[in-house]
Amino acid sequence: MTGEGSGRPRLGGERIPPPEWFRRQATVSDPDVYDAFESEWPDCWRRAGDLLSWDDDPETVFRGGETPPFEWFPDGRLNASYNCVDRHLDERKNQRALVWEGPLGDSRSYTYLELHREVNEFAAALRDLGVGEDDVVTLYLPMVPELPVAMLACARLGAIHNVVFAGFSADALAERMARADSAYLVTCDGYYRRGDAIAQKNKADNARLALDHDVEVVVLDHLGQGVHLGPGYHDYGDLVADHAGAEVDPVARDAADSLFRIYTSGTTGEPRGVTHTTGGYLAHVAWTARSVLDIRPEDTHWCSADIGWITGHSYIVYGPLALGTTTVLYGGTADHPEKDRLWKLVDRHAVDVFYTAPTAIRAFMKWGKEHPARHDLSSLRLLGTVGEPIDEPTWRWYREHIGGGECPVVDTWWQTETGAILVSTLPGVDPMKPGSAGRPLPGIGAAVVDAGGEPVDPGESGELVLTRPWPGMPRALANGTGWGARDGRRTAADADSSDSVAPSESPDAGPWRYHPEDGAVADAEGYLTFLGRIDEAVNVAGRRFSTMELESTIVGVEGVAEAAVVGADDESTGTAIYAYVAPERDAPEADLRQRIRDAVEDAIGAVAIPAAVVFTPDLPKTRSGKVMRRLLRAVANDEDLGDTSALRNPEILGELRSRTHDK
Ligand code: 6R9
Repeated sequence: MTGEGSGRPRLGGERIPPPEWFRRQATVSDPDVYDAFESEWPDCWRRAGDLLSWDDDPETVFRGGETPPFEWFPDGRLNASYNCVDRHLDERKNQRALVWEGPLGDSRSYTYLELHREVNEFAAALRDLGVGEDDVVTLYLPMVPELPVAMLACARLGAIHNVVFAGFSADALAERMARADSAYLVTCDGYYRRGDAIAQKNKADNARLALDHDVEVVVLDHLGQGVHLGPGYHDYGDLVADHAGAEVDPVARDAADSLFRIYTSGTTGEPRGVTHTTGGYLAHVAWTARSVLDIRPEDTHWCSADIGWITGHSYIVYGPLALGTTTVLYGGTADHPEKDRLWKLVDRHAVDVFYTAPTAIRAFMKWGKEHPARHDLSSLRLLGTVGEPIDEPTWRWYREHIGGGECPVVDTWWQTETGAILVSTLPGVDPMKPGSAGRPLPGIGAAVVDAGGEPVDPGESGELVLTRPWPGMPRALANGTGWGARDGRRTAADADSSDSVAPSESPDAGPWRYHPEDGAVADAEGYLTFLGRIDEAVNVAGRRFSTMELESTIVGVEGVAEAAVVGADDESTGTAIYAYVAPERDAPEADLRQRIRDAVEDAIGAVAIPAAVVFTPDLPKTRSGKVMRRLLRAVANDEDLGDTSALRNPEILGELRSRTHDK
C-alpha cells in the first residue's frame, strides 16, 4: 500500500453518532478524555492502573526515554489471580463469574466464590507438583471451565501459562513446549467438536514422547469415561479432591513479571511466541474492556473467540474478570446443532455485550437473517468485532440483524503482540463510521507512514506504525532485548526467552517505532481504515492494491458472502489478481463473475479487474478464523503449500486447486 499510485481507497462516508441512550450510561462518555490523555501522557495511564488492586501501589506510571527499556508501573506489585477473583468476593461472591455452555447442551456456571475455591485448589495441586514462580505450565485444553481456572491458578503462583490451542497437533504442541522449556502440561481425555470426539490425550502423549525433558502431565477427565494414567500422569479430579478447601496466597509479582506466553495465530507465516506482563497487560485489558467494550460488573459479556488465542485471553478471561463481570465461555460451534445456536444463548443468558470476528458475521449472513430473528436479542447493548477489517456491508448487517439497528458497533484493532485494543471508537464518545475502525485510543501514538517512514496525508494509504509505548506491550518489546535484525521487518529469536515478535522496531536511526505490518489509511478526522497485511498487498503493473480495498468492493456485490484476493505470477503484467469468492446460497455464478469484474472496474479501475474469479464454497482459514491468503497465493501459482498446520479446513485445498487450474 505504501508507494506510488496506491490510489485512494474509498473511505466510508456515513458518520453515526453514539445513540443518546447509550452515551448516557456509557462508562466513558466525556469527549475530553482524548485531550486529557494527551496532556497527561504517560501519567494518563494511571487511570488504567487504578482499575487494579496492587500489593504495592505503583508510584511511577512509566519510566523510560525515547527508546527501550520502557517500564510500566515499575514499582508496582500485584497478582493477576487476586485481581480477577479474590477482590470481588466482598461485593459479589454469589454473582456468576463464569458461565460455560458445552457443545452438547451441557452447561455449568461458577460464582466468584466457586471460582475462588476452584482456583485455589488447583493452585495448591500445581504447587505440590513442583510448580513455582516463573515455571512455564502448558495448558492444552478446549473451551472448558478448567481452562480459565488453570490460567488463574498459574497466575496465583506466579507461574507462566502457555496456552496451546486445543486443535493443534502433537507436533505443534511439542514445539511450543520445547521452545518454552515447559515441564508441566495440563490437558484432558478428549472433547466433542461438531459431534466428533477428539482424542486430546493421545496428542498430548505423542507430544510428551517427542520432548527430551521430563513432563508432569495433569489430565482432566472431561468426558467422564475414565482415563488411563501412566507414570508422570495425574488425574485432575483427584488432585483437586486431595486439595479440597486449600487456600494459596497469591504471589505478589512485579508489574513487568511475565503473566503468560502465547503464540501468534500463524495467518501470515510461522507462529511466533510473545510474552505478556502482569501489570501493564492487566491494566491495559481492564481499561479497554471498560472503555471500549463498556463492560461493568453487572453485565454478562460474551466474547466468542477461543481462549487459545489472544482475544480469548484478554477479553474472555482477564479483562472481564478483572472488572468483576460475568463472562460466557462457549465450547461449541455457531452452527451446531442449529444455525441459531449463538442467538439462543444470547437470549438464554441475556448477554449485554457480544464480541466476535468479521469472518463469523459473514457466516451468519450466509446462513440468513431468519436465525437471529427467531430469538430475543434485546438484552444486547454493544457489539464488537476483532481480527480482520470489517467491510461496510458486513458491519451494517451486524448492527441491523444482531444489534436491532440500535447497538453501537466497535471495530477493534489490535494484535497478539499488542496485548489489548489500541484502535477503536470509544462507543460513548465517538461517532461510528462503518468500514473504519476509528482513532487510536486515548494515549496511543500512531501514524500512517510511507515506505520511507514519512507520514502520509489523510486519504493516502500507507503502513500503520505505533510511535509510543503502551502498557500492554510485550516484554521483549519493552525490554528492547533481542528484538532481532533492526534493518529488516522480520526478526530473529528474542534473547529474552526464545520469543520473537516479528513486527519490528524501526532501524537504529530515527525515533522508536513499532511496525505491526498492517496497511491503513486515515481520514481527515484521524479515523483509520485498515487495508490488510502489508505483505499481502498485490502489486499489478507497478500499482499496489491492498487486499481489503479489493475485497470490500467484491463483498459489496450482491450474492457474494466472502472474498479473498491474491497476486499470481503473470508473464505480461508481472502479477495478475486472482479473486477467490464464496457466493451466498443460490447466487447465480455466471452473472456474478461479470458483476464482480464490473464492480472492481467502477470502484478501482480496469487495471484491478481480477484475471480470475474462482468460486469456492469456503476460503482457507486459520483455526482462529482468518483467511490464509498465503495458501491461496500458493494455489494460484501452483506452488508448494508449505506449512499448513494452522489451517482449519485443509479439505478445501484440493478443491481450490482444481477450480483454479481447470477454470
Ligand atoms: C486480536 C488479533 C492481528 C492481526 C492484525 C491485523 C488483523 C485484527 C483488526 C485487524 C483490521 C481490525 N486485525 N483486528 N485488521 N481491523 N479490527 O486478531 O490478534 O491474531 O495476532 O492478529 O489481525 O492484520 O495485525 P492476531
